[in-house]
Amino acid sequence: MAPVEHVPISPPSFIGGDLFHLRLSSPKNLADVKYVLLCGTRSRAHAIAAQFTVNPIDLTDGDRYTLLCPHPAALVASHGIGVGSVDTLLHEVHKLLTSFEVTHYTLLRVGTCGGIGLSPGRLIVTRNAVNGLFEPAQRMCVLGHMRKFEGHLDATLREQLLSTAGRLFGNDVAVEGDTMCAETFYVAQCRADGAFAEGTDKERRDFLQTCLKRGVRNIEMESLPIAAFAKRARIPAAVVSVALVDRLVHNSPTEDEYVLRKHQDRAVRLVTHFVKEQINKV
Ligand code: R2B
Ligand code: URA
Repeated sequence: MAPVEHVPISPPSFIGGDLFHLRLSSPKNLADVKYVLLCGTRSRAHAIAAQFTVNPIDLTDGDRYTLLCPHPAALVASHGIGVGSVDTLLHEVHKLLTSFEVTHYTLLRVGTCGGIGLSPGRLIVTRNAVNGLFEPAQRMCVLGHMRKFEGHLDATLREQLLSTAGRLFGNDVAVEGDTMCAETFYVAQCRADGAFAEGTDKERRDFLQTCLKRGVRNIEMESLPIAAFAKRARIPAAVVSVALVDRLVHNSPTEDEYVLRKHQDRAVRLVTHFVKEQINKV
């Protein structure tokens, strides 16, 4: 694949200005970006970028978020943990791209999650992202009111990702299902192994069974703001997560670091393979 050309341009107010958290340190022309791949951590962002090129351009100072440009058509960003963190990143990446007149791009999250009735290593491609009340909407207190922002994930993208997963890994690795986007890792995900917990063991087990009955196959922490942002921005989005633990069996992951990394590589492989295929079609 051709190396990315480093074209010096000057996006006027963006360095240390409007993009307060992205903190762009290296200007680059982003007019050809078509895919934005999101993941939680800096190291995963680098692992994703490495699937495109050996030497991706790092656009930020990397203190809060990593933003890499490994191909003229692809950006890779790390979003940290949770709703507030990913929401802030989405606003700033969108502002950055629209400054290059890129208003239509595809958002793809490559993440980890707790599976529900799914063993570690299984992939879940999200149908609907739902909140802890099973609503397909992000609740937010705005101007003294509780607002609901509905989410939308693209059905065609989901089908394409499921079919790519079938080709890469066989038919028993990836499933489609609803994803619960929890506000916290411990209490909101019914864990008993935080510093504090809510409810009894039975109540927590029963809630996870209710999730399963209602079509929720996994729990993570960013799918809903991504779906809600995609709907507002009118862009297609998909969320792919790899299960690190089956929440019907354990609270937190029990496998060793090496095995967990292997699971995450599978989600990275699926999404980067898909994006590279789409880019090469053009
Ligand atoms: C999955 O993993 C992180 C928490 O460990 C969080 O970002 C998420 O959605
Ligand atoms: N990330 C989550 O948010 N939950 C899990 O159980 C695992 C990873």
